[in-house]
Amino acid sequence: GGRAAEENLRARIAAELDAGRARSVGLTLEALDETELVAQHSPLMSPLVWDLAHVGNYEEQWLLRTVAGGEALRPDIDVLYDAFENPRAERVGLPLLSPREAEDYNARVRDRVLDALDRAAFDAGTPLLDGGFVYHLVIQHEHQHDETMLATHQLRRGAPVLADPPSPPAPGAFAGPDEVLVEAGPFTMGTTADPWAYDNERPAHTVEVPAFWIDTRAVTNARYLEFVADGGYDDPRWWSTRGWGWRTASGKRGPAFWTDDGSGGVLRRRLGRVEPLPMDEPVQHVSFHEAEAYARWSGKRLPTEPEWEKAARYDPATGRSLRFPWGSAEPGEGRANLGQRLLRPAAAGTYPAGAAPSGALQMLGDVWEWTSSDFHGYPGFEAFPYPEYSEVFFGGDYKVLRGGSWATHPTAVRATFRNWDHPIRRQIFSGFRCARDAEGAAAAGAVQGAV
Ligand code: AVJ
Ligand code: FE
Repeated sequence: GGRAAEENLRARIAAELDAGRARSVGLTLEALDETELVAQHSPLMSPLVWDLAHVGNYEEQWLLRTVAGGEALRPDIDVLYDAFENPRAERVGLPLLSPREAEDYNARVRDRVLDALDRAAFDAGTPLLDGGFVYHLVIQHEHQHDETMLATHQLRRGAPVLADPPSPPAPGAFAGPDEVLVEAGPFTMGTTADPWAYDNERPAHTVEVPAFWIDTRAVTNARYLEFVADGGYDDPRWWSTRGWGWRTASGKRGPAFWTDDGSGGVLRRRLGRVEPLPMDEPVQHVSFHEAEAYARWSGKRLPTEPEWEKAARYDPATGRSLRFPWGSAEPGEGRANLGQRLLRPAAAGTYPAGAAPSGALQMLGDVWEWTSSDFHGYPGFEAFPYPEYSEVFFGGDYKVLRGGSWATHPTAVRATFRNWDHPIRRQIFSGFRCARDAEGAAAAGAVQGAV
């Protein structure tokens, strides 16, 4: 009945809030000393102590002030932790809470939130509360910042501070095809009812997609190395005009964090560890421009966003779109590499139990996958609960990435989830897979509008 369902949801929310905080603390107070927490490790990133207090301040604003109607604890610090007021490169100069003050502030907010949660209702008549929406918003927000913190860890110089995780599962011999055909036809893109979905995933709408082929696996380091060795970075034929401009102005000659081993091999730096480049892992830390250039060199292209989502969740047997590639069961260890469990991508071709009905593997986890699509609102989009989450980025210089990475928490990704970044960015855990038109299909980009 309703009472029991409400109790279950309260318990789930409390547990998820707790897990998110443990993760944040593990990446900050438990990992690094004060000097490193307040330092700016890259102009692209905030000091870690900013992310830490920002998640507490977001929680105060949404769960204490807005939902519980509680008195504001620290309205004076809102301006410091407003992402729009303060560009990342400038946050180090603000009078931020110290790590200890942030810890104390976050704990005080959380105490009151848990107190109010005991009395919370998830009233279907109130969009903010319906199905637990605003709690899910806050839970996912913290996890998204935790992934951002991991990107800061990756950029930071120095010895490893995060404990060695278990090894990735052995991929086994992959016997499947390199590509799968997704037949032409309509499918349901986005979602209306999912209480975890952001405004930009809404509403569900029908999209007509011409037939296309998509790679079953992400492009590996081995394959990407072939592109590099073939002079891919010296040949403007493979690059868009903008991409070539970025390539030449930046001087980049390979993915971020790759280095020469001095005898013709490649090493990569990963969270402070320097190790031989694992050839069967998906390439990561490539920009959209690099992904696009590789795709053209290989005779293919990047998938559009509707193609990616159809390959990830459309089940032709039922005509329905699934929440996850494998169905509705929560992601488990056997299905996807998520939640910073491995601190790296697993080999391309792992997790057969996580395959989509299309046959594509690892559509969730491992690496974010660049698509060729610009970030925009779906037909019928309504900003909710605030335009600064998604809407202000629509029409900007952003490409959509899909599927989450090894650093993405399972609660913060699903087959409808949309991420976005500038096409030059490489600090995120980004890779890609390729696609191509099926024989007789309309050219790339000819995806029909919504019905
Ligand atoms: C969806 C990852 C692009 O980090 O800028 C965090 C998520 N929004 N706080 C970002 C977000 C507000 C967002 N991305
Ligand atoms: Fe934020």
